[in-house]
Amino acid sequence: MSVQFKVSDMACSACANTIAQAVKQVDAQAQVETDLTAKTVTIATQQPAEDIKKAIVEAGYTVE
Ligand SMILES: [Cu+2]
Repeated sequence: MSVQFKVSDMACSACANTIAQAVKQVDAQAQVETDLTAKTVTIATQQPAEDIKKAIVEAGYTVE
């Protein structure tokens, strides 16, 4: 399953890295792709989208 979120306050590669690490706390096997131009995070995961979203929010980012 693949989910995509828009994270408008992801500004640089450090943000992207923080988000990727947060996602991997939920699913260590997740494949995380971040697009800093489009401000999107695309995640291939077996975990529920809501859990992934929550992890990104808890890392301090805004998921639209
Ligand atoms: Cu940043």
